[in-house]
Amino acid sequence: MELLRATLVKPVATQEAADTCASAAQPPAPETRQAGDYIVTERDAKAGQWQLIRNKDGRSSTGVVAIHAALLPESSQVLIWARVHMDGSRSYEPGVVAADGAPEVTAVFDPTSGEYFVKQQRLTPFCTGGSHLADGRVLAAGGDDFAGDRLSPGYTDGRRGLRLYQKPTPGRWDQGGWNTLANQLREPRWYPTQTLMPDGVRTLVVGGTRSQNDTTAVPSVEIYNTNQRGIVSMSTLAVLQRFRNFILYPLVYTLPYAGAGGATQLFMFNCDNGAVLNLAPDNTWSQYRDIPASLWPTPNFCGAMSMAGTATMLMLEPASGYAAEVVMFGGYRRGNPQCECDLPTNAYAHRLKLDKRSVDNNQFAWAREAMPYGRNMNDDVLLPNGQIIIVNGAKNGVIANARNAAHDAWLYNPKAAAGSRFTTLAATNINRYYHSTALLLPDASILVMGSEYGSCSRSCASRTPWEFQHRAERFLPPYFFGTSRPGISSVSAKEARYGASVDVTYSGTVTRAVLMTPAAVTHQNNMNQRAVELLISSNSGGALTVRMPPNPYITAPGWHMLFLLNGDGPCTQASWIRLRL
Ligand SMILES: [Cu+2]
Repeated sequence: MELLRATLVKPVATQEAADTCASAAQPPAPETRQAGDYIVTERDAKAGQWQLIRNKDGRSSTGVVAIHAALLPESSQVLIWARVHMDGSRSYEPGVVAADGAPEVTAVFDPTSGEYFVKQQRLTPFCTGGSHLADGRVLAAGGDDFAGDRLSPGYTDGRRGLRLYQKPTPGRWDQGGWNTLANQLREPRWYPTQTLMPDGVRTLVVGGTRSQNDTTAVPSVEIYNTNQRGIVSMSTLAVLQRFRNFILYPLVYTLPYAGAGGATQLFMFNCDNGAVLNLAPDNTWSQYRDIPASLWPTPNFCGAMSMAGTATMLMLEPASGYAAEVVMFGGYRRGNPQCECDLPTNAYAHRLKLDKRSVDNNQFAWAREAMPYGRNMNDDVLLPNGQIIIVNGAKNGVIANARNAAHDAWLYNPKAAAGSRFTTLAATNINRYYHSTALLLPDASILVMGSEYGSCSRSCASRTPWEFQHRAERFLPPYFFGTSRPGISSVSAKEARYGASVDVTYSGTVTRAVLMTPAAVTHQNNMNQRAVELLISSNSGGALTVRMPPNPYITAPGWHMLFLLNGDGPCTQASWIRLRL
């Protein structure tokens, strides 16, 4: 796809004109010029640009509300799913209701054409986990129990379900379908987190509660084994018990180095406290380090969890020995989310170093920095240049009782000096509160979808109205405008082993290379977001050789997007490459 090559246009306003009262009251519009699909203004190079994604009829719709979204490997298509139990007349787009009157709640959305392809699936999938298997299939474990009544005929209880989405061979993802397996998990799970392990075989299904109607916490982890095609173990964890009734999509990140005995080390966190745990090859668990709430610097406010802020591990880089560090943006005021439209939101970003030395020495210290304003129910998207875009969410309230939508995109540069890491970029005009999503596409733009609630009325006697958001947007970060982005011409391998060399030819200038995982995101938690910089061993004449990451603790086996960069500007289109053991 031919993207922008436009150079910046000069602003039309002269300084003299800007000094007059008339022009100050009504500033002249920036000069614009057409460049490919985009209207470029000088402002875009600083602030980026929002675009509504339209289909060939000019409509913007994902078909079903994208509460959950997973980028499908070797494509730009995304698998999305929502919930069954809503008023069908308002929540579903034309063509998304089956012959028996039951709404369909899953689809493949193609952001390049704006079209969606409805998929059938009858195991209620609201609030599953989501992650990719090493072969690229998407696994969604757990779900909800609104099944079999007037609004959901033909559906069965999905809380102990496993669902695998796969494409035909040969074939495309939009021609694929779900394989559903009921009653697989040993516990019913609503809001579990999923994570693929470095062995490429085990996927963790962590925490959750029993259902929307029974908020008893489920303080255990189950392990799905791809080779054995089922759940092979379940263990109760003390740290999850400590999270009590709020084990809703806990953060679970694999640390990029092995523990004693080849254990996988995992950071688990919820609201204001967490732990580092060891998972042995025989599926036994032990807690290695405690990260108590007493260390958390923002009392009465949670960081990342399902209804709160958003989090990610920063890009892992060879120059720092792949030192891990986690960042969380915003969050919510502790307590029960009753009707309090004006509850303040957490106005800080929190960072925690999780490099091997810090973890082994039991040295955990949160660094905190002010955000432009308080925000929750937001989504962060890690860019190929290691910086982060933050979109969606609200400035006040929580879940169904939120107001003052946060329309600004923010750019966060983790390497800038503290106090100058946030830049406010362009604003959308679409409210996206709870149940919205955002993810990185292979062209390095951001796909933004979803949201189910309107603005809270502050009249607690009447329910906040549903506002089902089917429109999809693309946010183009500033590097889309006025920068020279390289293009990948060829890659010597579609699959590569850890530590292997891969040859790439390209046009333009290239100074860096990175791998990015495909997103699997819901409820502010991208369970499959990971970025790794690659070592470049030679680079001249439009050809370079990169070394794949040295081991699977750094990033688990599976499909990755290979991006080349010119400084902070990523290539126009990533190449997909599958890492294998
Ligand atoms: Cu939810």
